[in-house]
Amino acid sequence: MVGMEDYGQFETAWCPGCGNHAILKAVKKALAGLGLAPHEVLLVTGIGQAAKAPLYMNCNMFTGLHGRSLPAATGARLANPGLTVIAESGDGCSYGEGGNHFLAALRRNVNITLLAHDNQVYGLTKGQASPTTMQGMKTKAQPFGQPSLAFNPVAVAAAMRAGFVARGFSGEIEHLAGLIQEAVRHPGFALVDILQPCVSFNKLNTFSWYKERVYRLGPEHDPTDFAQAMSKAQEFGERIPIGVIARNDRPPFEAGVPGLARGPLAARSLDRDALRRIVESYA
Ligand SMILES: Cc1ncc(C[n+]2csc(CCOP(=O)(O)OP(=O)(O)O)c2C)c(N)n1
Ligand code: SF4
Repeated sequence: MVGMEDYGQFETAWCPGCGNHAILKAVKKALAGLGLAPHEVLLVTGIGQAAKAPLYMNCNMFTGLHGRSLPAATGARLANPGLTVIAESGDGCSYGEGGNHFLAALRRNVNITLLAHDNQVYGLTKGQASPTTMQGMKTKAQPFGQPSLAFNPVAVAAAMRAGFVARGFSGEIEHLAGLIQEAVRHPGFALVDILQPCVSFNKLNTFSWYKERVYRLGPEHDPTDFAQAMSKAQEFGERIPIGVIARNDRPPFEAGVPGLARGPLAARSLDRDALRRIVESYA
């Protein structure tokens, strides 16, 4: 029987009141609830405040370059499908520096989950605008207001008919843990974009700002209906829906790679002579 305590309890370097604390709790709750032991889980991360989350968990982890968690997670999952692979990082890391990897992951549909802690700023580097910063928001680096239109990851993922697209809120831990469980169970690429206050640098999208707006999607929302999914994905203002926004049945990338049908790469023996011959053939 796996419990949250198996994932450990560590002192963090986050500000008191930061949404990351609740997300960390929800991730532990979700994994323990799925009965996954720490050695069965790999968390792959980039750089930033959110990217520290796996450092505070007792399981396998890999820290990549800024924005590069998804390629590393993809490689790990293809080499060892026995692992539950979760990429976990901030909105800047996932949609800014890692933006092209995000698009590639949506297209490929490898069986991994992306948990994007979306605080709408660059927290670690002291509050510059990120791709999801709302247009007009003032920051120390954008004193006249962020001039660009905000990137909407949920709408982009829904438009690309991603397998599983959800939005969560760090203020609703139980609900968020349920979404993470559904995302991990989904047999393909799954996105959970998680709204998270940054109490130090985002003075607009505060905890109470979210509380006034966030509402749970009810059973009337059909995530398999493209038009409904796109409509809910674009709702971000006076009201912000949380829950499963879009869902599509698409075969995972793994199903289309004949080499993987012969079993996990990690379990195959390496023929060093054959490898040497291949390398030498390029000399
Ligand atoms: C290629 C590269 N560009 C920029 C940086 C500087 N940098 C480090 S963390 C960070 C912002 C992280 O923001 P986000 O991913 O939103 O995470 P948060 O800290 O808000 O959780 C930046 C710009 C870097 N380390 N590497
Ligand atoms: S700066 Fe923001 S994101 Fe970073 S720990 Fe503090 S509240 Fe959290």
